[in-house]
Amino acid sequence: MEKLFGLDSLLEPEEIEIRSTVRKFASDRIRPHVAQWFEEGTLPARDLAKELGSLGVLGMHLEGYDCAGMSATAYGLACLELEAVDSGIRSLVSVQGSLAMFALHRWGSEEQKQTWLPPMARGEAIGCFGLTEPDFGSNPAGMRTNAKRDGDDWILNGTKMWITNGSIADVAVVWAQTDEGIRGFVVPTDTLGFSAPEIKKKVSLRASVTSELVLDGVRLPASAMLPTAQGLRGPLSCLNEARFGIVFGSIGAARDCLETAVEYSMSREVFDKPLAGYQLTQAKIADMMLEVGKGHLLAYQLGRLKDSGGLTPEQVSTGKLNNVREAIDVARTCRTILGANGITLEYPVMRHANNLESVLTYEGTTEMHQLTIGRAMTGEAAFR
Ligand code: TGC
Ligand code: FAD
Repeated sequence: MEKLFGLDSLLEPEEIEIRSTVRKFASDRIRPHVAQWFEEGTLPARDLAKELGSLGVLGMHLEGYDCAGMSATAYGLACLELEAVDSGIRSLVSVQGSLAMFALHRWGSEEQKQTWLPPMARGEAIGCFGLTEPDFGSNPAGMRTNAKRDGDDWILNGTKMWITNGSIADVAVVWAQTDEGIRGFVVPTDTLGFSAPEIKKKVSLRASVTSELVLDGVRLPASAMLPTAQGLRGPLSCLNEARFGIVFGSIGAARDCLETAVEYSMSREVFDKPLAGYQLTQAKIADMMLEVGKGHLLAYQLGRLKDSGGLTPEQVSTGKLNNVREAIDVARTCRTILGANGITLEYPVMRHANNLESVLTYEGTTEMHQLTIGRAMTGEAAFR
């Protein structure tokens, strides 16, 4: 990759150092175990969160409150290295840092920030982000979860669905309809009426906790509301952050598949010579290399735009749509190179491919990003 694209020339020495540190952690601490976690459908999330906190990657692009205050590009590179091992690990970090912590950092009161951000940065407290509902995924504006005033308190009722980290979270950022439109609430998960049953039988993102959130008359003080977030802009601003991490992360999964397939093709003999020696194999490898390289370039460019403060939601959609779609294509092509071996957990390829099915759907489906780009290009909103 470096030979063909010279990508490192686009990074600062400090960014390369951060990337190496995260890559080493991911290789030493996660890679040896992740296939087993995936097979068993488990994740030692509490221990991992503390280790990821010590590594400094939780909310690493946020300033203050014990967060590392790194560049957006550095954060992207960390996501890339974590997802090169498994999308579920990047998801743990995305939901903690880009969704739950970002929501508090951007929209929270000083008291909410002081209470939650330092322990979340250290991985001692885990957060989740409840936007999606059983009947409202792509169209969160239709959500039914509601918060009603009772004196100074709020009473929350409703159900959220497909919530990463839900059943292990200490705090949930929950979005709900109110008389003043959609507002965000900071819900300690030990509040009476809150429960988070885990969703089982997934065949994707198995090394990740996914849950329903049930809010049954959850009573919260007035101070639980995020004071400055009003309307859908609140949650959608958080999605921009997480989608940015996925622009980088998905290309990490693709890189891992490609490296695995190239190595495999050099050792696997078919018709009396290595698979790598056939033109059809080389065409696959060359085409995939182009997409993985271009995906890096796009990610780095969006990183620079974000670091200079000029990244738009449409640009984030461009990166998320392209890089996840290409990553899943690369994973599937790599699987063909591995033949039958490709369908096992002995190799990471099919695990990545299965994970990327979720990544293609969450944080805005392919179609939502196509419609966002279509709107930017034509001025016509075709969502409804
Ligand atoms: P629309 O009328 O376009 O906008 C409503 C208000 O929001 C503002 N806005 C944004 N603000 C910040 N960032 C964005 N990306 C924004 N997009 C829109 C907009 O300016 C407006 O503000 P205001 O002040 O004028 O009211 O809203 P719409 O109802 O037409 O919806 C647009 C659409 C479809 C693009 C949006 O609903 C959408 O993105 N849908 C997809 C939902 C989604 O992605 N859900 C993800 C849930 S979280 C998750 O999946 C976590 S996965 C785990 C992991 O990350 O690892
Ligand atoms: P739907 O909205 O029902 O869409 C179904 C299909 O219809 C899609 O292909 C979609 O693109 C298409 N479609 C919808 N509208 C249109 C249209 N107007 N035109 C054309 N096609 C359309 N959510 C959270 O809030 N927090 C989380 O932490 C979280 N974690 C997740 C983890 C996992 C593993 C998964 C799988 C999902 C997670 N989600 C989370 C939910 C995720 O954001 C939603 O699944 C996603 O937004 C899509 O919603 P949906 O599944 O309801 O699909």
